[in-house]
Amino acid sequence: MTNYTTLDNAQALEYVKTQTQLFSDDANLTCYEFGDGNLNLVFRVADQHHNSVILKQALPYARCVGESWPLTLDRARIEASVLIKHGTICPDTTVKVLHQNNELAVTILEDLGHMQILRSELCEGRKFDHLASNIANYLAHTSFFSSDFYLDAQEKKALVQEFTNPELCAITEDLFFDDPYRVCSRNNFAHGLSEQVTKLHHNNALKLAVAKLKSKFLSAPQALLHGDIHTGSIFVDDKHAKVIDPEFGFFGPIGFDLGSFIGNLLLNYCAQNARAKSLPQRRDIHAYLLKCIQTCTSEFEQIWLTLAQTHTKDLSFQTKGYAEYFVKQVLRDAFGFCGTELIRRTIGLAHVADIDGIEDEHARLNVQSQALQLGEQLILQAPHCKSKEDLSQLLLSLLL
Ligand code: SR1
Ligand code: MG
Repeated sequence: MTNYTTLDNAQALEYVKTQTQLFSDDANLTCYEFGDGNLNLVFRVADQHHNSVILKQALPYARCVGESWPLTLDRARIEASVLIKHGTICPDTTVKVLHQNNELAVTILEDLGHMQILRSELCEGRKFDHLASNIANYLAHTSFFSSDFYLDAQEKKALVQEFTNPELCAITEDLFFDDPYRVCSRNNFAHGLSEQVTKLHHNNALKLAVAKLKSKFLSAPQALLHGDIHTGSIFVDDKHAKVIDPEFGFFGPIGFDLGSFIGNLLLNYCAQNARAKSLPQRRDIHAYLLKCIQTCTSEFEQIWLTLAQTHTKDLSFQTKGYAEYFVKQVLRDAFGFCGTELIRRTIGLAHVADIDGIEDEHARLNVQSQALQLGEQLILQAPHCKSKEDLSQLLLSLLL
C-alpha cells in the first residue's frame, strides 16, 4: 500500500518544512506551482531571503493528456537516480538533487531560476558560445563511464536492471518510431501537411530505416542515457549549461541523446526561417546553430576516443581500432535518431514551441515541411556516412 498523494501548494510547502532541513526552522516559506511540462507538478518553495528550491512531483498520469494516460510514479526514482549518477560524473552540467522520496514521487532540486531555458533563448535568437562544448562533454563523459568500455560486466548488468524504465521507454517507442509513420489518433498536424504526411506513410525505405533505429533503441543497452535531452531540458547562462529532467533515462544506444540534442537545434534552425527578424540575423543564427552541431559532434567524438584510450578497462575493447569503429557507429545512429526527433516533433503528439509559436500559418507550414524533409533525408542517408565529416557534409547539403 502506498502513501502517495498529490501535493497542492500548501502541502508542498509543509513537506519541505517538516520533511527536510533545507531551510531554517524560523524560515517564512512561500510556495507556488508553475510546471508547464508534459508530465509533472513543479513547485518553487522560497524563504523571505529569496533562497529557494524546486519540488518536483510525478503525477500518476501524463499531465499533458490527463488521467486517461496513466503513467508510473517510478519515473521519479529513475529521474533522481540518473541525476545523481550523471551528477557524480559531470557535476557542473547536472542539476543537483537535494532530497528524494520515491513513495511520494517527490524530488527536491536546486533552483536554477537564475538561469534560462535554452529553448526560449534560442527562439529569441540568443547564442551561447560554451553550449556545444558543455553538452558534448556531458554526453561523452556520462555515456563513456556507464558503458561496457569502463564498467565491469556484472556491475553494468545490475545498473541496466536498476534503470529499467519500460513505461517511459514505451512512450518514446510509440512517439518516435511508430505514430508518425502511420495514421494514429495521437498525431497532430495541420491539414496543409497531409499530402507530405501521406507520402511519408508510404515511404517503405524510410520506414525500414526507422525500424532499424527502433530496434537499436529497444535492444542496445550501451550506456545510461538522459533519454529526453531536448532544448527544454537544458538551462543556460553565459558560462554554464545544466541538464534537468532525465525521467526517460535508461540504458540505451548512446547516439539517441546526441541525436535528440542535435535534432532540437535543427528544429530551431528550421524555425528561424520564420522567426529571424532580418536576413542577416537569420544567417547569423543559422551559422551559429550549424557550428554548434559540428562542434558538439566533433568534441563528443574526440572526448570519447580520449576516454577510451585512457580509461577502457575491457581487454577486448582495448584492441586498436575498436573505439574508433564504435564511435563512428554512434555518430551515424545519432544523425538517424535526430531525423526521428525532427519528424515526431512536427507531426506527432509533442511539438516544440520553436515551431508552434510561429504565428503566421503559412510561414509555420513551410517550416514544418522543411523539418519533415530534413528528418526524412537524415534518417535515409546517415547510415551511409563513413565519418563525422561525411555527416557534416550531408547536413550542409540538406540545409542549402
Ligand atoms: C506524453 S510525453 C510527450 C513528450 O514529452 C516528454 O518531454 C518527452 O519528450 C515525450 O516524448
Ligand atoms: Mg521532460
